[in-house]
Amino acid sequence: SHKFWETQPVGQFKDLRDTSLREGPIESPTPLSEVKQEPYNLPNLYEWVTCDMDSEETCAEVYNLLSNNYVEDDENMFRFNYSKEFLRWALHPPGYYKSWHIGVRVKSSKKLVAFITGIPARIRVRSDVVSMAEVNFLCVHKKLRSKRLAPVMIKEVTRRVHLENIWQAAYTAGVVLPTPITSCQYWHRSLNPKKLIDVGFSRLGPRMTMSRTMKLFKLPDSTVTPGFRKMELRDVPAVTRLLRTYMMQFVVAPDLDELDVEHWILPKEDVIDSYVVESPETHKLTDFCSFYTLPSSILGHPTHSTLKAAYSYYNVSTKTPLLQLMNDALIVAKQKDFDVFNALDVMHNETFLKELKYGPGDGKLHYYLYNYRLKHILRPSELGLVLL
Ligand code: NHW
Ligand code: EN5
Repeated sequence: SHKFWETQPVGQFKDLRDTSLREGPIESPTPLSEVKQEPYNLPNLYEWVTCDMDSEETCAEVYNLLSNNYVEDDENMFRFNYSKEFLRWALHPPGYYKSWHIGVRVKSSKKLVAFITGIPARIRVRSDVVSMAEVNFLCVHKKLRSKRLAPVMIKEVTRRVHLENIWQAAYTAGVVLPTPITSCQYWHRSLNPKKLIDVGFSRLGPRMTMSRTMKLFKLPDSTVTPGFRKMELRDVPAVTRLLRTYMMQFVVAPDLDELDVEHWILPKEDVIDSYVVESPETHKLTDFCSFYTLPSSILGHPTHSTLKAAYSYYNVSTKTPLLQLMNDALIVAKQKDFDVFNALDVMHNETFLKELKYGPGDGKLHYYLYNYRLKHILRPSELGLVLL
């Protein structure tokens, strides 16, 4: 059972078949004066800290905690290795709250041993645009696991979100908790199959040689779509319009304005790449695609230490076929020396995954809402949200 999650305002497994439950908030907001004013109690050796990610020193401590203790695959061969620049970007969107970047230190040594973050986001659920927190980077040092520290961290971030008069949250996890709004599949497109096989990320298929495999995954040297170019600041208004129109079709999606698009979509070296298609005739933007950079450490390999992975982010096609747009994304990712291009089966991604030679991974990603109930679980293709 889920001794902690059973106490929280989230969809419960026992309610999944109950059709009388209404869609929307599970609990009403309480007056801010009734929100607990003091932090939750930690075991006596530890203390809460607010992490200033603008501080080079703090950012490096967070980076070190995560690079040694964050998410691994089920066979502990790879561990996410978010860069410092990525973490700064991920945690400093428009309107962010420093108080939502929460660390736990050992009182005596000041060593950082746990972390959790929230960032503000407007998320639309059907026609309801809700102010939420997106919660991410929950991490407890390997030596402090299974001591029920995670529930305290989750309650503390919840309290600090409530203090800003925000009562809902969105989060993802590789594990099943009460209860997913949808469960997505990771897909992987080999760009550097030789290295992927060498490090155990993928395997030589049956009746395949290395040279046949390398030929199978070969890509053209340059993109094929006329007018395909890197996104620039001047593209923000048009990209925002494309994205807002496109997102309307999904049941759950972020409600992004121009400031959000400038932050989340504009290219940032080694963090986020975005490309637009500018019509050579009209100079109007018709399509765009984007992916973020999230390397993984390769654990215990004699020669290779990092896997360079690109993750499909938001893509919109109105004119260029999505298949061709995403093939151009693979081509630029290959040029930039990524080893693998990853994508979830969200939005319209199913329409290109198989055809562009992605294969299903061994990982799933479950999406959750806190204090918001949906009547039915969604298909991944009904989800328009990608969390980092
Ligand atoms: S998912 C990545 C999470 N991080 C990792 O997997 C890193 C490696 N693992 C660890 O650091 C993206 C630890 O194993 C963690 C758990 C810290 C995961 N989400 O302390 P205990 C995110 O960051 C529950 C939620 O003994 P531990 C999203 C578990 O079910 N709950 O475990 C984060 C159990 O509760 P139960 C999780 O292994 C979203 C309890 O924790 C969880 O030492 C957070 C056990 O705690 C997970 N990923 O530490 C929720 N993993 O009821 C935000 C385990 O089953 C909610 N648990 O007994 C919204 C808040 C804001 C609301 C605002 C209105
Ligand atoms: C995110 N904000 O399991 C929250 N990754 O498939 C964190 N597998 O990389 C939630 N096990 O299948 C994280 N290769 C949940 C994901 C945690 C990390 C994870 C999976 C996703 C992954 C790889 C490596 C497996 C290594 C052994 C995988 C197969 C690739 C192959 C390429 C060729 C075509 C077929 C597939």
